[in-house]
Amino acid sequence: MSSPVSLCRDNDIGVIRIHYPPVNALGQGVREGLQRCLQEALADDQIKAVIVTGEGKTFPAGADIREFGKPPQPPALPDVINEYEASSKPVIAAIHGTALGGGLEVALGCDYRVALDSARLGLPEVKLGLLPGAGGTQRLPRLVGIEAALDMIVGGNPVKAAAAKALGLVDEVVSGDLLEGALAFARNVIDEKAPLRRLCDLPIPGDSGADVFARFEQSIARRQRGFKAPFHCIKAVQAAAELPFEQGLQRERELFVELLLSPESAAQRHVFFAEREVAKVPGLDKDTPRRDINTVAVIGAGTMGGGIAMNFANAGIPVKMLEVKQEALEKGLAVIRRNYENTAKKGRITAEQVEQRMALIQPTLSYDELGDVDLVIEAVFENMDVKKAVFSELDRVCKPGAILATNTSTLDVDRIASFTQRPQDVMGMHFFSPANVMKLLENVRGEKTADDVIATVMDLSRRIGKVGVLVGVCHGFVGNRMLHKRQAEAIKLVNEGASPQQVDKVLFDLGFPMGPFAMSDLAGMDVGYRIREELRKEDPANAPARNWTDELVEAGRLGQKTQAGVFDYKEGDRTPVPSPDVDGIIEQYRSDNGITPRAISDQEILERCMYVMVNEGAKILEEGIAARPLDVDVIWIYGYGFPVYRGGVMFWADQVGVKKIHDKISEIYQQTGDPVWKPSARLAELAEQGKGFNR
Ligand code: 3H9
Repeated sequence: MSSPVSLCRDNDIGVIRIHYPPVNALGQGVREGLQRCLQEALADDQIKAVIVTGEGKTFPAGADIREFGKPPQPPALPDVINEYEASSKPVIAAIHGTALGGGLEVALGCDYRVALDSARLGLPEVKLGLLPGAGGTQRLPRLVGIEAALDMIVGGNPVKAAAAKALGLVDEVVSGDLLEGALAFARNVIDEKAPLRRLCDLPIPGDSGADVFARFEQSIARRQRGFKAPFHCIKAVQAAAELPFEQGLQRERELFVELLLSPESAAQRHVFFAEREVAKVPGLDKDTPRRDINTVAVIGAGTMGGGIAMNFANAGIPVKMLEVKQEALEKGLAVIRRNYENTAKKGRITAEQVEQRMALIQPTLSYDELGDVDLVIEAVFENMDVKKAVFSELDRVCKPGAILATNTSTLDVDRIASFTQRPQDVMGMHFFSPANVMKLLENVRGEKTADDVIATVMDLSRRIGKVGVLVGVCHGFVGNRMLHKRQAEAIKLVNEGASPQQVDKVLFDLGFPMGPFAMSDLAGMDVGYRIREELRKEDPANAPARNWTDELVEAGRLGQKTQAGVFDYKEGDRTPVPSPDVDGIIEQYRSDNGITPRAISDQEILERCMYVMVNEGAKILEEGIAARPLDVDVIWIYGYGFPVYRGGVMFWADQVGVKKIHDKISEIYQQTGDPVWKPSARLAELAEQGKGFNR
């Protein structure tokens, strides 16, 4: 097999090219090739300087993540980079695309860096639960100083070429032909006999003060709660500041290996691949033709409709926003404008962009104006009669081939599709609130949805910056179906003796941004109440029994919006405060129902709240509502703030042990007879085979 790395000569300059699509990751073959080509260049007397560059769309975007967890194959990347740094001839990295992770570390092993103006450079290892483990934590501070290095390594976000130049990370930015620019740079180095510039020999510039690391750690402590890698990154940079280069490298290696073997990194790497895998729908031909989506309409200018419209305006796609009343339309537009202006105040967009985006949102009161749009997303009240009215109208006015989507979070998409003469064009696009912020999009395939509609909507999800996951039709789809089971269990735990704050703390400590009760206060307690009431009307036999949260809603405690829900809230403060009134309502509920409260352990709360979700997730897989465990994981990560360092509900289950979970679920089922605890057949099968969901 031919090597992915080659050396050629341009007069007296050797050019090492890496060709390993899609992202020139530094797999074993690339490392071996880089080593061999450098040796050849050094042995060639005619070569006076060496350029290393990537073919295709990018300079290497990092180590080959697929190799992690497998036995290491020599040569090791740090050794290859050390050889580049030790080169007796000047080496210049010519960077385009994304020089990330190990890729940037290769560039840091070179004497000089020339970048195309569109290039981005970064050390994103922290996002995989790792740290730059090929010298990046030791070399970068020597080039850009401690604080900038901490920002790049702990934050993990790439910088653009111009910013990299300002930091001193890049020596020259070129526009046009990168190789030409790099050859001219190399020529200059040769002609001027510029000295080698080995970063290992440089002192760290600037003085950030002795407490810089403690300060930095403090500044990220809240945001990075539960993550291990950011704190290890700080330790590694501190080693650069305090130890000689060689010892610093050794310390970096120890910290890197510790992270590589950690469950947190395994989970984060799982999420990296899962996020990409969800776009590939099993059974859907990747060459399925797509429909053109150039204009969109959203029905409803409420919180959800407005948020959805913003996604399209942000992506430069014109969007019509329909309401039945002028007043509602104006109110919706005002909210959108306020959101954009707040973003502009934070410096994330310019005042000009605010106007550009507002101009893309065209308000309308008439369905007749929707005749030319390619996609409509309905975001009206969650009631089947209302949906019927909307979809009948859409069927009447929309052009043939337009995609008709519903943002329903619980209603039957097939029934909604049946209100039209074109069920093949109907599917669900379930956005999560706030719709302009949350990354998840549950795309719901109806029984009759056409393949090209699915393919188009999955592609569109990415185009508007969402992670789209395809799911099937059932009550609550994947995310809310599992959430409702957890919520019911959390309520039962309180019935039996736990306090809402105890339940919330256990799940917060697991890594959720908030517990189930703080979450329902945020979403509005009336949302769940309305769903339960609807179920009680439609399907009384299977509807949930009344509980103390119904009483809270009826007492006007709707959550944060009324400054009182399960918890109390001070004005302008989202911190939940335990409420004596709620304690009273709970006590009354227990005594009315003859319940003697008992002490409930944190362990029991954890098991019941999490295992009930695992069991439901397994049933969802069994029924084919989600295609793969990773789809469920991505939904929980991006829709509900499940801690990334735990990899998603199903990945977490694997780490706990499927057999252990199955046995506990069986035990609870035997004790309670509650059908929610009936072990899923999939779970039982995996437990018996000693397997996990993902492995
Ligand atoms: C590291 O470097 C450690 C070192 O410090 C120390 C070592 C000792 N490896 O995202 P896309 C695949 S850690 C293997 O859809 P885009 C990806 O799975 C690494 N595969 O494209 C996908 O495959 P498929 C630090 C990789 O244009 C395909 O490439 N580096 C890798 O939207 C296309 O990816 C990073 O963390 C990889 N490193 O975005 C960078 N990267 O087609 C991670 C990608 O089968 N990568 N693939 O689904 C990225 O951020 C984005 O992929 C990138 C391109 C911005 C490069």
